[in-house]
Amino acid sequence: MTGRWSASQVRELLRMYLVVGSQNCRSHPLEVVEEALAGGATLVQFREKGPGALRGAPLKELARELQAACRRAGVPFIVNDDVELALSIDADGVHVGQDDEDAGRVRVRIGEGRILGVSAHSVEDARRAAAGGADYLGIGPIYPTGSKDDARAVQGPSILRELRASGIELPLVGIGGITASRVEEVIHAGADGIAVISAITQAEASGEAARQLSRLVSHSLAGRLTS
Ligand code: TZP
Ligand code: ICP
Ligand code: MG
Repeated sequence: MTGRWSASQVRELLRMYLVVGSQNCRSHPLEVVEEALAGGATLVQFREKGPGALRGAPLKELARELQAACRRAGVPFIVNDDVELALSIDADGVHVGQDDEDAGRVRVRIGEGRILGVSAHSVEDARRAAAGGADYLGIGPIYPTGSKDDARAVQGPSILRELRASGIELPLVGIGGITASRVEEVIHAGADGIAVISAITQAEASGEAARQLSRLVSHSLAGRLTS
């Protein structure tokens, strides 16, 4: 046994994936994360990036606070990009982009038991990430996003269909500009779930937003099975 998460476990975790950093939040990030967890978030990624992002001791302190909330809820906690931080707090996984450290090398550093997520923008990226040991792929931006300064070109939901049609079987999560009205389209295109920043972190009520999104994901997944 490698201790590695099974693909079906990972698919479940991707249903309602919150990506969050202090720079995205209108209230304290711990409050946002706790509300999202109460609303049914299935996975949380700590992505502290961009103007005003924390560094050093405060970064690690916030990571530990959010991780503790996730542990209380029984939800795995993923760190974006920063393998050292992830290992130092014993996070459940790491998410890396195409401009970050190579997936295969990250896999070696984090071991088999932690979840490895990789951003992919093409079939070629997806195949390389799969070969490097990725547990899931983050696909996007599906729609225009205001939450990532260096986002690639918008790809539309068709990228998900293209990846599925080319035989990519890894769990896939759509990301970028996803709102309640777009959930069904993303799931029907082939995603196992949605990853959002602003739809939850900028919502008037983060818990309600998460609850609504997760209901829509469940409904869309059920519709996909019977359609
Ligand atoms: N990667 C691709 S789009 C994106 C990231 C981190 C930002 C998603 O944020 P939002 O607010 O859900 O569009
Ligand atoms: N996908 C996911 C899940 N997280 C990210 N930070 C990203 C793509 C860029
Ligand atoms: Mg990155």
